[in-house]
Amino acid sequence: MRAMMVTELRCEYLKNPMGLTVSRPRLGWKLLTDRRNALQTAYRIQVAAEDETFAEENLVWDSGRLESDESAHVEYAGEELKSVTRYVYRVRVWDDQGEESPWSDSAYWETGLLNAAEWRARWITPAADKVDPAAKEAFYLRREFETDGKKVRRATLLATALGLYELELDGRRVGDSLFTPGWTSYDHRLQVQAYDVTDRLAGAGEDRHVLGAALADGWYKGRLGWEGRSAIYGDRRGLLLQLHIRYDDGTEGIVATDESWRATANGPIRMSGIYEGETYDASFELPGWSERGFDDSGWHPAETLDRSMDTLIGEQSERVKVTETIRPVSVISTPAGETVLDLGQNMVGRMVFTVNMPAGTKLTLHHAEVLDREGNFYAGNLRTARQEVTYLCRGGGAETYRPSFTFQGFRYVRLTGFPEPIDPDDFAGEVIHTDMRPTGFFECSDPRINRLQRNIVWGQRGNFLDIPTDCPQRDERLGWTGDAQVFIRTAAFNYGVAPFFAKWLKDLAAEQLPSGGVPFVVPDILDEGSHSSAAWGDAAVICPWTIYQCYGDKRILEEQYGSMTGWVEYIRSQGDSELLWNTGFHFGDWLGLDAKENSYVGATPRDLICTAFFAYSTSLVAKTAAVLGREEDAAKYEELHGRIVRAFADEFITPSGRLAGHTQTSHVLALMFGLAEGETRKRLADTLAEYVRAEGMHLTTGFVGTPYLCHVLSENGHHDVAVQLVLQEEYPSWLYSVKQGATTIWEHWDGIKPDGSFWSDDMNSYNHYAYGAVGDWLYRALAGLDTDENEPGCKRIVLRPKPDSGLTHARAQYDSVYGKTVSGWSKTADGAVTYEFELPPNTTARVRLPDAANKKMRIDERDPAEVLAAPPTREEDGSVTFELGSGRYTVKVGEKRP
Ligand code: RAM
Repeated sequence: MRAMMVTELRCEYLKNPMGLTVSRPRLGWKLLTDRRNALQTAYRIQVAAEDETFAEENLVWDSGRLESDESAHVEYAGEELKSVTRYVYRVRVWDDQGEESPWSDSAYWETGLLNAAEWRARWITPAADKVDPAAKEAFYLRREFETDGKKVRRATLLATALGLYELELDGRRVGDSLFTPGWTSYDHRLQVQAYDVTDRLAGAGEDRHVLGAALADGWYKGRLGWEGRSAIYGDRRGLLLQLHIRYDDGTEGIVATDESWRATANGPIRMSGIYEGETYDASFELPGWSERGFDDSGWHPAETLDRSMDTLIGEQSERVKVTETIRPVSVISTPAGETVLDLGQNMVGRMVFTVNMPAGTKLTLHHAEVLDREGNFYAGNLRTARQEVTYLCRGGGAETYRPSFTFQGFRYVRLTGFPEPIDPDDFAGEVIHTDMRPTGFFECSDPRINRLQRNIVWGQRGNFLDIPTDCPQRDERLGWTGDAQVFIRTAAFNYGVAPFFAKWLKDLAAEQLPSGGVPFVVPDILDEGSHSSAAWGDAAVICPWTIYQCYGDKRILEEQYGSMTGWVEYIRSQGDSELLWNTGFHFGDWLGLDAKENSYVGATPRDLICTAFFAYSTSLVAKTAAVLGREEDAAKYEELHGRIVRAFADEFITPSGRLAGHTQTSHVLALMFGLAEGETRKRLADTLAEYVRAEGMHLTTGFVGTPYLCHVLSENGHHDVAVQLVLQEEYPSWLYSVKQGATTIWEHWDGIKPDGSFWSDDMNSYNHYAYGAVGDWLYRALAGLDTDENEPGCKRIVLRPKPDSGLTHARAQYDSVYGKTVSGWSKTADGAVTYEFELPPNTTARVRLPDAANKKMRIDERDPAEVLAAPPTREEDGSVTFELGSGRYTVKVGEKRP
């Protein structure tokens, strides 16, 4: 019997992360084996400080053999970690047959500065009497330094900024991350990036080096929000950098930012802003500015800024990067006579281009998402965001440019000043977002649904640029809590989002009001009073709970616990009565189609939405308390939840089961949040189905009702209605936008009306992921790949495909923290169904196949009894259930007997 292999070692979900400031990082791995039903029964982990050979004297932790089936979130339990140190680790396991695996390949994590007092660097910025702090131009800072002639063993650069920074070392960019240091609640939390520059110093054959940094306003100081505010966090940009050089002889040198650095604003980036775009004048280039021997006598001294180091934290999520490059699909000459590139995909990022034009030639790119009815370039929906990139040529040969400190949401690019005819090969779109691990694929027999799935993924890519945003193009691009809450479950299928949300939720907690209220947007940049709408503030509870469900991550519950209970306590203190939430401002069922003319707010009563979410969040907090072993709290919130549910029924449900909210969303919430049972529940579900039919098989739901609509129909006896809604292509529907040629998810069901006109300029994004929340239903309901709420984290899978879905096949594949998980089905004309299942080692599943009890069933062409540990059970509803262990299976149901 071949032993298991241990692969894909991860620390805090990440491959070899740098600069961690977590004191007990969690380690995880995947297992490989050809054998079915494979489980891990024990593991051993070794961690060595700065030693790939795991020599005894360098071990900081040897767990010894620990009997445990945990392979996802094993907490480091060794010696106290030291700053700026590489911890190398390896893992071996024992399986359920007692076989011992070989040691895995080693992986590592590196710590950042674990103690604020260890910062030798000072915050610096150009001297204010020489360089105007309000200048629009990027600042450039530089410093030469020497290594002391000894062999460099390890060099680690720690850096962050007030604003955005990019670093160079000896004339070359350090790393490939963009928009560093990312966007956090800067007053409370500011991330420090760590870069391994060992090869750059050790391999240089030279002791003299230069560090350079370019610094722009970014989120910190630039314009943010439709209210036009700027300098929200501060009015001075700043740089903080500390380079740790370890020599072979064990000594250490440090290079840090201080007054000895030189600075200028007289470089090529003349203006840059998140919404504005960027202006680059190549005649201002500073050739060699980050190399030895550059004459910086025209530059100015830097001065220090007084700012505490207490808010500094290590990086907590993947970095933002260029993840794909796409070529224009065509060059359009519009009726208005303009030249426009079509990228074929509404994307987020930047354009890169190459030209060969005389010095001083001015080239401009404007970015927009759609063309208008006449086929002309249309930027009305950007509101005051300019999305304008201007380049002034250097001259004398080919030159290539891409902006650094701005991003655009666009499919179309209007070109001005470029030589005609345009060669599309001179242009490309660089797609930029947080470099999350792709984890999910959904595919089925209907190409329109496949396009919808792709649009959902593109919506996620476009709006997961360091924080979850509502949209990536207009003067907004903010971390709207409601949108994030609505989409998180779908997001967690498509990509690994645990670090991304853990980071953002810490910002949410940091920005929470003392009362427990939650800002509309996180990081919070809106006016005072912009907080605590039902279904928006509930992100504080729903998001951590969802991450726990998808990844089995208990730490996020521990860390967010105060924030979660804070939100529920806030609600409790709001209503006229303790149990009904009927006060305050709320967005309601935002953009629901049952809204009154000219209103954004759907017809579902707000107090119904508020109280329903109050009940739901309270139930999740009760469950969280139970998971964390906080028995008293669990009992307290369970009891509170029971009372809210009763109060909801008293207020909104008649004794015979009618709901005082004659909308689809009202019914969706009551069903989804378990606010009615038994006959009442059945009646509500039937009424909901009736409402959908009365609309001619259309939805009227907005942000609040839409994400759950299909789930509650499928779960309550009306799966056929859910299917018809999803396959509907007439307005309003998901496929309506697909039919209109959408390549992302729109903010409004009628972003582009059937006659080609637009909804309105004032709030009409073509890249808003909220309605993409139906993706969750595609994975979990249609393909049937689900988790078990009581045993979360994908160690225990629930497979319950629904082949009665108007399609001939559907398949979901999900790379969980344990590995590849598949649920797929296909139907033949005679009604037989072939299921495909796959489970990674160390997981098990409960399978439920509908309409199978009285049909022939084969697993891998054999009698199920020969394959399964226990025979399948025939359920009353005609389905068959059974247990599966790891491995791949083909299950055939209903084949004609030979
Ligand atoms: C809009 C945002 C967002 C929504 C809020 C209420 O401005 O785009 O999607 O959550 O309004």
